[in-house]
Amino acid sequence: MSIRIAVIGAGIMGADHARIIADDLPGAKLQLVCDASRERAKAVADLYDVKEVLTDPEAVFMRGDVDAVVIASPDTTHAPLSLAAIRTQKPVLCEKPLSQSSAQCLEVIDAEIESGRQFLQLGFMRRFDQSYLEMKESLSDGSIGRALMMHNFHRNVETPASDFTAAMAITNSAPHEFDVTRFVLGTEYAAITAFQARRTDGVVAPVMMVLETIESQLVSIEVNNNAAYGYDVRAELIGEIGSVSLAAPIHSRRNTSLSQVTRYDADWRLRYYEAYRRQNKAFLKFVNTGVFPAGASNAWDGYCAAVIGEAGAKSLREGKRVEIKLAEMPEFYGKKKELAA
Ligand code: ISE
Repeated sequence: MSIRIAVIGAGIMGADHARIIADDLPGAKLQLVCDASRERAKAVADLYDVKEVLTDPEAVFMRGDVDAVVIASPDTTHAPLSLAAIRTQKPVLCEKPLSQSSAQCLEVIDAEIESGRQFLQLGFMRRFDQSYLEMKESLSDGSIGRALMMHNFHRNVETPASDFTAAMAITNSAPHEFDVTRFVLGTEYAAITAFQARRTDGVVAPVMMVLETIESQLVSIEVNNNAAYGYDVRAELIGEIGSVSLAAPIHSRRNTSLSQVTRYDADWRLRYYEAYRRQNKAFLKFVNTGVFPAGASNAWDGYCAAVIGEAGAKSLREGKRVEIKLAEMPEFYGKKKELAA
């Protein structure tokens, strides 16, 4: 029988998860769509002939005909709904970030440990992206030597909402880089310093962060939420004897008027199309087997991203370098070395 999955949140990511589940995930069934706005939930449900929509997310977890849940509602709902999932023992794929508060992430971690098994897979989908996986492989196979530095660029066309702030560049956008750089480098951070350029037109200006790992590697992260020209994510990992850059998929080159043009996507969904599919496939396997997918991010990774985000926001506010101090990783989430595996 198919695994019956409910999607909570019918915005840009909820709609995308609904599409993947309904059209691209053999063995899964889109059971219902839930959104605070019934119309929005219905608009997504109708696309896939799903009859039922709900407006109360807590009610989703009480349903006997829902086997697993995808949480894609606004950031502040992620932790409370993850707690509901753990309480009702429903496996959940929760969009990033788990929370912008590390204290709230610890509540989720405590609840999960208390429950005795993992229920939560976190949606840091870049861990399933082929280009980051190959970058990670260049370290594990020794081809570029020991990692020294990693440069990251994260550019959006424009901020998703008018109340998006510079701090959110760090707590909403940069968590992707906080997580994927930990994943690629297989280490943790010791400190962060954040800077912001000045814009005169009132929109959120680019934020630049320099992070130091506990092994004295340096990581730069530029987040430019109003880059205007396209969705553009780049990274280069520099080792002692070589370097690796991400290469985003290019599907065509247009030659015209003495020039050659390739296109940018408007947002992340196409760039990470395959990564989202692999991630959701891994989640389905997790639901079926109860075995947490190798390489996927968990509640602990969500906590680490939140601690780094808090330190980054503090650094930007106070104009100084801020140390990053993580709690001891509970054994429940595996041995530390597995991060690099
Ligand atoms: C958004 O929430 C995402 O997760 C996107 O990947 C990122 O590019 C964007 O900046 C975030 O707001």
